[in-house]
Amino acid sequence: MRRIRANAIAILTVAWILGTFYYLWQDKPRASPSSASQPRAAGVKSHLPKSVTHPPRGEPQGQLLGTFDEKAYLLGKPLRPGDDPYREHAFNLQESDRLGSERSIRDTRHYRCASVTFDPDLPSTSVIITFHNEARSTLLRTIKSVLVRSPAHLIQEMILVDDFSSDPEDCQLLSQIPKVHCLRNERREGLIRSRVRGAGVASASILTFLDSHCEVNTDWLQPMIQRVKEDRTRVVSPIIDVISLDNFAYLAASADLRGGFDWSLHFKWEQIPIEQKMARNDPTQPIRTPVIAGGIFVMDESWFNHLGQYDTQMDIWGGENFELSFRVWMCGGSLEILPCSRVGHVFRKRHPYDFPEGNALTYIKNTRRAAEVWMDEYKQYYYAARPSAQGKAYGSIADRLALRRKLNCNSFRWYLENVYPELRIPEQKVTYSLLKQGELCLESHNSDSLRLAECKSGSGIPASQKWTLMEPQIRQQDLCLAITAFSSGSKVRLEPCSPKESRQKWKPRGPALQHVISGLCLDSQPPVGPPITTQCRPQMASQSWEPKLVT
Ligand code: UD2
Ligand code: MN
Repeated sequence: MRRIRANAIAILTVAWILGTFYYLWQDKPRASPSSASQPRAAGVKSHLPKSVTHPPRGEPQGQLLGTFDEKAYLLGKPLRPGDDPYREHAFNLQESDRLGSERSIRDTRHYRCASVTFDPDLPSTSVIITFHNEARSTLLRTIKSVLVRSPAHLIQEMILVDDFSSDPEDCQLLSQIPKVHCLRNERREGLIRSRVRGAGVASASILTFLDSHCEVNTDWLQPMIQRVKEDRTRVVSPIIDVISLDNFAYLAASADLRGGFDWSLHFKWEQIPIEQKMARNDPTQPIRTPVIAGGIFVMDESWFNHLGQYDTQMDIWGGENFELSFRVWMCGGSLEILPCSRVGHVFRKRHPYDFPEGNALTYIKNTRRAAEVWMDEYKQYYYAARPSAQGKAYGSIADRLALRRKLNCNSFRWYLENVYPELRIPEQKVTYSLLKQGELCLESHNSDSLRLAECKSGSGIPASQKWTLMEPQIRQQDLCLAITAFSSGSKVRLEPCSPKESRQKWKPRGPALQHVISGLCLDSQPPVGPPITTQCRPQMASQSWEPKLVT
């Protein structure tokens, strides 16, 4: 009896050990997360299943492409012998052409993604691709990968917006492919207005944006549509894999990255914060991201329109991803990267196309618009990081400010605290000034009132004469100079600073200090104070305030 029991225990022990080994072997990939310092294309191949994706069987080629003659299309624009294969597209055109219209790529998802299920009744999407002088082979591969690797019923249509490419046939010929429509701009608009145009004709309730040199991977679409179907305020993007610009190898990107930026509004991939990484025990779960890269995302059409589409005064390229990201977060939505959705993209080192206004000026105009509309008082850090932006033209932002008011959006401070607390706020170099009028200085008195008094100097300068000029605020510690009424002759006083308070907003006007909304200027009302606001006459001595830096 004892022997039987001992045998049973031994058998159970062996079974348990074998089971544990089997489990560890099965789940081994999870135990080896990437520690790659390289931001992109990290070598996280360990978790990849060996399978590659093939076009689904039973979908005859002819049916997929209709009357479209892909060979003739590709051969219509061959790279001429001796031509630099990088010149026109900033990637190796020879390699791209060699691959043709379609190829198998490795399924780069975490192996657990294969068992995630989706609603059977997902809504269909309109895929929008804008391009300017894209290579035919990359463009066709983008389109064909969508047709081959998406459930057919989820693709309502593909809308190509040809942004005034040199050869109209690049786009026109593709409209022979079933579901593919081609719109051509009559002049160069840039990707932002082109996307808005494409979205304007889309008939599906969900929009999917793609760059024109992508290859979508296995089951890329369902996870994104699922998330948006569940909650229309989510704006979702895939993990963007890397297609080598040299040899067109398809490389898995790290699954531990999200979108971030620095104060110059330069986009970067960054590691998910460590606490979030530790808390992630399911690698198929979405990753919250402060910003998206911009080119590849899925968004509910009604939410896109409700939120004000894009800022269509942004030109050509750049900055629109910040504007959209700030707007989505601050106005009630969220941004996520879905690790079970993978799309490859050819990342380039330079722009292969021209910018009519120049690359730098265009980027400044676009990011300046984003900063001015969305970043509140934090825009000062943008200007500090990008001093050349100051004084550059950026057009009127009145419409976008009105949109922000209408949508009743949160402040940028809210965004920093709730969405991107990891963004370090630069240490404020506080500089103090006296505000001089002849020999007299503006001074606070009895905590909230003001007067003119003899200027002190050296170490004898009292805090009551030290001002911090942080446009639009004129501060003394946490108190701000504010008008008490919008009419001429009203008193000016100090009150607790509040970034949204329009009574506290001032700007320099020559030597005078002008209240932004009322247009009135700070006036010392000689010979006896206290200061008031009067109609601006900056040449008047009583409105002239000379800032003098003090330590
Ligand atoms: C990234 C985004 C891109 C966009 C950009 C910032 C990804 C993968 N890509 O730059 O979508 O958000 O950041 O603005 O996240 N295009 C036009 N008209 C133009 C210029 C470009 O239609 O005047 C097209 C272009 O052919 C391409 C797309 O816009 O399909 C994006 O341009 P890109 O590929 O040069 O930008 P990329 O990937 O460097
Ligand atoms: Mn691109």
